[in-house]
Parts: sequence; C-alpha cells; structure tokens
Amino acid sequence: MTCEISDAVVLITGAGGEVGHGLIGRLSAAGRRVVTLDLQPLAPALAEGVAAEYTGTILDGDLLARVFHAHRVDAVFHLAALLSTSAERDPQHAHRVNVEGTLALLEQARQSGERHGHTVRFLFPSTIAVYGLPSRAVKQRSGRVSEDTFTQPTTMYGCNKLYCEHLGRYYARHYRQGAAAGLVPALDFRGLRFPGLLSADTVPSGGTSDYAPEMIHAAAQGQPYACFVGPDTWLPFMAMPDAVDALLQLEQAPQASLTRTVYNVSAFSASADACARETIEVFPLAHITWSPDVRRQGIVDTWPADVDDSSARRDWGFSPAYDFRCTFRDYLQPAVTARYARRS
Ligand code: AKB
Repeated sequence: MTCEISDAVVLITGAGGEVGHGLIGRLSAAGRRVVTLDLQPLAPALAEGVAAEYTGTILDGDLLARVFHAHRVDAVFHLAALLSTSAERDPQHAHRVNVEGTLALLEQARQSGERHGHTVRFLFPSTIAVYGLPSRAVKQRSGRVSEDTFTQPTTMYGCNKLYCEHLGRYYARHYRQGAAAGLVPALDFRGLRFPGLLSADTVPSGGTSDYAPEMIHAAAQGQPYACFVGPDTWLPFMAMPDAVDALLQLEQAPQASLTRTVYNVSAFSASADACARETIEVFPLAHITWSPDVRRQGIVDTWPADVDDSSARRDWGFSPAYDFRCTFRDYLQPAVTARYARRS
C-alpha cells in the first residue's frame, strides 16, 4: 500500500508531559498531523489536536510496531523518559525506559524510513544532567560549560541520556557502517540538552530542577513551599515556550547548517534564591523556606551553573524570547494565575 503524503505524521512519545503540552498545540496549529504515545490517556483538551492517540509504554514492541505500520512517521519527538530524581529511585527501570525504549524507537523509526524511502527526523530532548562537575568549586569556576566538556554524569538519567545521544549519532551517521558504503541514512537525529524548564501549564514530577517550577505553582495557590535545594544553588533555565520553539526550530533547520547532532540551549542562569525572590515579587502570598535534601542537592551540584549555547545560536538561530525577569513577569505570572483561577 503506498502512503499518501497526507498520511505523513509526527509522533510524540511522552506526549502528556510538560514539553508535550506545548508541542502538541504548536504542531497541530501548524497543520501537522500529530500522533501521540503516552502511558496515560491525554487530557481531553490536548487530545483534540491529535490525529491518533496510543496509550501504553514505549517498552511494548508490538505497540511501537503497530504505530509505525499504521502511519508514515516523518518526524519523532521522543519525550518519554524517567527524569533524574525518579531514575535514582529505580535505576534499572529508568535504564529500561530511557535506553531500551529509546533504542526500540530508533530502530522502528529507521525501519519506517527505509520502508517509505525517506529520512525520519528524530528530535531527542537531552539534558544538562549529562554533565558531571566534580565539585561546587569547579562548578562555580567553570561558568558556561560547552557541549564537549565535563560529560561524566553522576545520575542514571544523565548516563542514559548521554548514551542515547551517542546511539542517535550512530543511527544517523554510522548504522551498520552504511555511510561508508554510500547509503543514505534513514534517520536524521537531532538533540537538545535542556536546562531546567519553567512551564505554566504543568508541574513537573521526578526532576531535580523541579524546585523552581514547584515554588512558582505553590505560590500561585497560596501554598507554602519548602525548597529542596539551598538558596545558593545555580542552574540554567528556560521558559517552556522557548523550549518548544527550540525543538521546532531545530527540526526545521537545514541539515547542512548543523555542525553538531546535540546542542546546548538555555535562556538564563539563576540561583534558587533569585527564583524565590522573583516568585515573591509576582506572587506576594508566596511563603518559601529552605529545606535542602542532601541527595537532590548533591545531584544539582554536579550540573553546570550555565551552558554555552553559542553553537545553537550560530547554526540554527536559537534565540530565546524570555529572559529571567520576562519569564516570571510576562509568562509565568499571568498564565499560572489564570490556570489556578480556572480551578478555583
Ligand atoms: C531533571 O531535573 O531531571 C530535568 C532535567 C534538568 O533534565 N528537569
């Protein structure tokens, strides 16, 4: 059976998560046919923008095969993953989902590309967790870390994501050494190392950078928040709309302009204390205290305070719209306020 071009779809795994919320809306608004896969059914409002919804795990090989045989998948946004804190609670399960699940998806996408005679673009959200700064002093001294330094992750999640970056590069450039034989690869793998993400639409779970969004959503509900890292904890962050924009920009970038398969992206670096002060500025009812968790503090202390994203800005025009203050005042304050007003 030949697939009509109208059968071309974009597959989003982990579509119900924090990035998926924004991505589904943007892709369907751009006229793209979206197919989703998530452990849980999508919220009804999200499902409206979707051509087909599959509920299940990426570890279900039969389900993946069914998806790729029912649709001509032109692009994959692989968001399904266990984040850093969740992965430390069950490292073996995290490895199955984050690595074996990703390998299974890469293989299905490759086979689909070969079957339909086209190259499938595979967008992979990696993370600042692939970095492992050896001490707070080195973290403080290192400032903006570039992609090829300090890649010695200390978490299962960071190890998983770094290895999958290499898997993606293998599939795109070296699969069975096909490139040497002059074969066109069936996969075009492109990755972004996301910093902490600040979303108005969802409260993340299972991450170690979650303290920033958690304090904002607690403040908007007038709830007290005990921050699980100390005030002098620095990380890079970006607003969720910029993260979704970055994924879409990278997907559309001409292959010839890309000098890397994986890029750093970020909008600003901030301390937990600065996030708390800005939260109180926009949500005066905020009541934020400090209750560092030794293990989670230990994780973020190995992550860079900031990243060098000059390659992304040069190669494909990455340019975040929201800086620190705009993220809180122009994006989070109105959107989070509206979210909880609807719920009250
Ligand atoms: C996490 O905290 O695990 C994620 C990440 C930084 O990749 N938000």
